[in-house]
Amino acid sequence: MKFLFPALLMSASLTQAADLTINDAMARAVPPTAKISAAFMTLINNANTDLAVVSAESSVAEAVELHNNTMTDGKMKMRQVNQIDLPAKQTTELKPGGLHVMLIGLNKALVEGETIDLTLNFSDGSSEALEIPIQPIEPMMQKKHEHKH
Ligand SMILES: [Cu+2]
Repeated sequence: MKFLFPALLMSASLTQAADLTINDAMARAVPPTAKISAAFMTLINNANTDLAVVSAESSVAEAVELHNNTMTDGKMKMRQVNQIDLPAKQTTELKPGGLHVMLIGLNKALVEGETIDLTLNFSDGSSEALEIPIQPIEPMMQKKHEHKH
């Protein structure tokens, strides 16, 4: 059984697969000398079944890896993970200091205001080709202040 998803969320989504919503996808702007960057996004698995990102690719990077940051002995360490789990009916955030898509071996500068292509491959065999904006992103982004008034 499937639930209809509110139109509200669709307006903000970059891409709309049947059961997956991807919001706020962005890649970190880096200077021309940089060989690595990272991409972040929010993935909402609307389905009743678990899904996972199993790999990713982009034309701007030699290799694209799935990474996580974990605290080990009080130090933030980055390590590659086999997949990024997207549990059923849950939101999974890729953000600085946590899960991210690592772009390795950049073949061009990632300039703010431009976009890059990023394809995500999922555990069910499907994939999503995204065009994501390049933005300045702090290493450990503070939560944006939300004005309630
Ligand atoms: Cu990384």
